[in-house]
Amino acid sequence: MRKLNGENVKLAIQKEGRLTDETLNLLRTAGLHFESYKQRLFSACRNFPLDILYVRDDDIPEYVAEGVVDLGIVGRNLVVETQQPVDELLALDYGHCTLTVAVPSDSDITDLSQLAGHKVATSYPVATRRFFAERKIEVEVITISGSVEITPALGIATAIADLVSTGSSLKLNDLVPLATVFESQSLLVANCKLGENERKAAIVERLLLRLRGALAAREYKYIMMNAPRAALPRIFAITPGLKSPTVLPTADPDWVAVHTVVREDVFWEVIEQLRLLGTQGILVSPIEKMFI
Ligand code: PRT
Ligand code: ZN
Repeated sequence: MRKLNGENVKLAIQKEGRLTDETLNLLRTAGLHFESYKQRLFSACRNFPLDILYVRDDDIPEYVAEGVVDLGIVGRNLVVETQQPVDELLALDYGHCTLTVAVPSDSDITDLSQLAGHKVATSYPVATRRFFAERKIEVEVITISGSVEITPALGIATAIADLVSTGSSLKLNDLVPLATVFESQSLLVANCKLGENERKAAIVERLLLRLRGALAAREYKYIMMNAPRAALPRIFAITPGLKSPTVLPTADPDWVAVHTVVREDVFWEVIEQLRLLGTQGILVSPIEKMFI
């Protein structure tokens, strides 16, 4: 195993949990080569001056703020809750969830203000207190470290404030959402003084370019198709591409080949419209890296 190198930029990521697989995937898509075994404590990248440390997600904001590591990948929820001063460099578009206030479905409470004087159980007491204080609703916040969703059924609290992603845990526990405290996704965060170390700051800039390239590639698909030349203006309107689509002649003067990129989130709508315009032989490929 390679040793930690004081010269390298240090990145803390979650050792084992919801964010781990997607984080490792993203780092690999960004072209970083490293080993990652189950018993891992840290990995040194073979082709980039970066050491990866595997830690509990709760510790990441503090490690970054204190300069134990230079960078961290962690949910925004923990940055908000721990109130550690860190710089948010890049939103990574996974680990999406919301801190949601919820009540039992058979409860009479339909409005936040009705929670005044009641107990709210949460693992996010700082954010939850602030949320109710900002709305001038006096609640008693009870801090629970896990299984927050069962506290109303146990009579411990009237409402909860818990992270929700699919919503199945709320359903399973007969709870309905009342309000959103904050939205979260995973973030790349940095120590606030990183910029003072020019060498490390330059490495982080290189890392950011790679990560942005990997993220943009996930957002787009590359598509190629044969199209009636007459339909080109309308095809351009549907798929503007990055600058503009590439149009190549075919053996038939009435037909052209069009190459362009389409955003993943509107992909199916675009394909349906292209078919209505008479395009044929639509080929779709994933993009490995993309630099806009
Ligand atoms: O061991 P370690 O401390 O590192 O991990 P952990 O167990 O504290 O965290 P982990 O792995 O559960 O979550 C890591 C991060 O994933 C969180 O900090 C969030 O940023 C993000 N994330 C995204 C979530 C969820 N979605 C999520 N749904 N974290 C937790 N949940 C829980 C939630 O608390 C509730 O119990 O999942 C349940 C609800 O899920 P749904 O899908 O039923 O709505
Ligand atoms: Zn945790």
